[in-house]
Amino acid sequence: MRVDIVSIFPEYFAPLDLSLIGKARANGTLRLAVHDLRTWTHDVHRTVDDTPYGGGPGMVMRPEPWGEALDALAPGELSPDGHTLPRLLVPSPAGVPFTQALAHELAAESHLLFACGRYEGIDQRVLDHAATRMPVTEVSLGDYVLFGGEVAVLVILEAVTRLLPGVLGNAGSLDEESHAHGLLEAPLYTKPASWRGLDVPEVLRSGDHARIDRWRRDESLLRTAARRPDMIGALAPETLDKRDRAT
Ligand code: 6GU
Repeated sequence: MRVDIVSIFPEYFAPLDLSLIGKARANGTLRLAVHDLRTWTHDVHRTVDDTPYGGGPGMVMRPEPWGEALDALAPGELSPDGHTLPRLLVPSPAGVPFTQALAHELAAESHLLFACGRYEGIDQRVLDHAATRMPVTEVSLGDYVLFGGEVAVLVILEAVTRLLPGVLGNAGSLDEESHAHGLLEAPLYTKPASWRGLDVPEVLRSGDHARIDRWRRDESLLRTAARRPDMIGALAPETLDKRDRAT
């Protein structure tokens, strides 16, 4: 997968050299480039923002540098090497919620382009113009406000990269995780069996895999009901087994 990121703070993306994302970059699974938006300014001050039309607090990112950046990174015509237009993602608290389902959708794309806004946001015409030639999605991490899109891109890229083929050694960990089945994951334990007077639940040491599966499912249901009643409400009734209904 190819990923381009445009930001006025390229230094924010230094952690993408580390750990499993760094490894995915090193082995070519992830072809990532970070670009400084100011590359596409032409005045001595390298201005990227201005006051909002209609008044109001803060500053808005001017459209010209963004227009040139998107022209450079998403050229309009299909090139002979068969490259496709990217999907443009714009982190914003006004976007659609970022979910595991959206992470799966993005992991299936061949090219993502992230536009990181700062200040109050980017002039709407940048998104409207881009939408005439590529898919554009404004994405929100949740119901709170960040200074800008950079940290959101780190989060989104981490969720997407771990879904790329070959990135996780054990593909089973994708299937068992929280959100894979619409429930939160059950508690996890490792050695020692007893620690500071706290014992690992006996069932997990029983070797009885049917009992272990049942225990994990019950813990998942209890945890989800306590922490995320919205997810219980969204469960498809046909995914519940007889024992779920009884408890
Ligand atoms: Cl994606 N961006 C910003 N600036 N704030 C946010 C967000 C994104 N998601 C939640 N708050």
